[in-house]
Amino acid sequence: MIHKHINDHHRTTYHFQSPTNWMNDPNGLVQWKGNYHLFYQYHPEGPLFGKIHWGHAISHDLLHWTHLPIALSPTPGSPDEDGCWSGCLVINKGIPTLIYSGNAHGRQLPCLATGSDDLLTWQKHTSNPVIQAWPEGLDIVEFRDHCVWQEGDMWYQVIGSGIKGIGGAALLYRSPDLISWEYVQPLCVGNKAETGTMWECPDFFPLGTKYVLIVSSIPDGHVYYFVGSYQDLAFLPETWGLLDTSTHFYAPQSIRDDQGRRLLFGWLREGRSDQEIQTAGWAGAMSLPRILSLTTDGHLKIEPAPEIQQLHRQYYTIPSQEISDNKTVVTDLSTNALEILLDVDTGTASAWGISIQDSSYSKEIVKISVYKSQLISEHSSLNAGLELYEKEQCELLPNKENRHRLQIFLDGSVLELFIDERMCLTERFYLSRPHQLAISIFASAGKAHIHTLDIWEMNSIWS
Ligand code: DQQ
Repeated sequence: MIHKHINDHHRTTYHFQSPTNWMNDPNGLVQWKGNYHLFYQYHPEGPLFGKIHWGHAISHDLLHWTHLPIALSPTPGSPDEDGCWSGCLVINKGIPTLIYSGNAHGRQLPCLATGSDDLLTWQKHTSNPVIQAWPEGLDIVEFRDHCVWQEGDMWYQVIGSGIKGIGGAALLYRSPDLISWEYVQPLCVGNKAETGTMWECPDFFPLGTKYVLIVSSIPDGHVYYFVGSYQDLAFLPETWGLLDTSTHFYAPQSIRDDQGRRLLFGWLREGRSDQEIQTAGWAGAMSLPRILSLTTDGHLKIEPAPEIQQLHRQYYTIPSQEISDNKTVVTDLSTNALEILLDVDTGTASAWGISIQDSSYSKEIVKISVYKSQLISEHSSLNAGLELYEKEQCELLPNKENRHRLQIFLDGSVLELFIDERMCLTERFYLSRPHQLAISIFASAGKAHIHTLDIWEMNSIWS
C-alpha cells in the first residue's frame, strides 16, 4: 500500500500511518454501518505541519486499514482557509456531521460539515463558523477542538481552552440543532501549575459509574485524564493522572464502539529534527487502539485492543525460570515488528529487564528495565556516526507481589509500552539500519523469576 516509503525501516508495520507526508491528531472516530472510520489531521503537501486537511481511512476489524480520499480541505476565503483543525463526528437525525475547528488568520472557530452516507463527501455549513466569537466575560488564551454529545433533545460540546492566570479549561456549550450554540459555563478548569495553561482536544465521556475528561496540555505536551462525577453541567474530578508517561503520545480521541468498549487512539509524534523529517518525507503515526476501563481505585485501566493478537506470526518463548544474569533468547531476527509479553516477579533482584539490540552494533539498543520502583526505558542509536541516547522513566504502582507485566510493541520507529495495564509509555527510536535484532533478558544482584516471556513477529495491517 505505502509504496513510496517501502524501504524505510522507520515506517511502521502495524501502527496506522498516513500514506506519506505529515499526520497528527486522530479525528472524527466513528463506527458506522459496521466499519470503523478514522479521520486524522493531515498535511498532504509536505512532511511538516502546514495547511491541515482531514485524512480518512476505513477498517472492518480495527486492524487492517484502507486509505480513502481526503475528507476535508481548507476552502480559500472561508473560516477554515488556513486549515481544518481537530474535531469529532456525531450522527444528527441519521446525518453524519463533523464539528471541527476552522483555522483562519491565526485563530480557530467551530465549523460544521455534513456528510454523505459513505462518509466520503462533506458539505460545509453556510453559517460557518457556527460560534462566531470567544465567550464573553472570560479571559481566555485559545479556543479550539471539540467533543460533542447528546443528552435528551439537547446537544452539548466542550471546547478546549485556558483561562489566563488560572489554567487549562474545557468550556461547555449547548445547542438544540448543532448550529446555534449557547455558552453554558466551564465544564472543568485546571490548575496551571499542575496540568498546564491551555487544554487541547478535550474528550469527555461516561465510563462505568463515572465520567472521564481527557485533555492534551500546553505547554508540557502531556495528556492528562480526570475521573469524577458530572452534575449540574459541571465535572468534578476525583482522581487524575497521566494517560501516557511520554510526550510522544498526544491529542487522543475516543469512541464507544458497538461492543460497548471505550476505544482510544492518540497521535505518536516524531522524536527527530525537521531536517530529518524532510529527508524521510513523512511524519507521525497513530497509537494502537487502547481500551479504557476503570480500576477499582477509580483510575484508568489501559489495555491494547485484543484484536492486535490476530497479527501474531512467528512465535518464540522460553520456559518459566529464575535468572540472575544475562540470557540471550533469540538472535538475528530480521523484523521491525514485534510484540513482547513479559511477566516477571522481581524476587531478590535489584533490577531486571529486557534488551532488544542490533545483532552486531551493540550501541543500537532499546532497553527496558525495572529498578526499585521505576520502569526505565532507554534507547540509543548511531546517527551519522554520532551516538544518540534517550531515557524516559515512570514510577511503577506498588504491588504486593513485586510482579510486573509489560506488553512491549516495537514497530519501525515506534515503541509502545503497556505497564501493568495501568500506564503507558510511548517512545520513538531510529535505528541506523534495517532491524537485525537480538533479544536478551537480564537480572542483577539477585534472582528474578520470569513467569512469561513471549515474543511474536507481527503481520502487516496493510494488504
Ligand atoms: N492539533 C490540531 C489542533 C489541536 C492540535 C491542529 C493538537 O486542533 O489543538 O492540527 O495536536
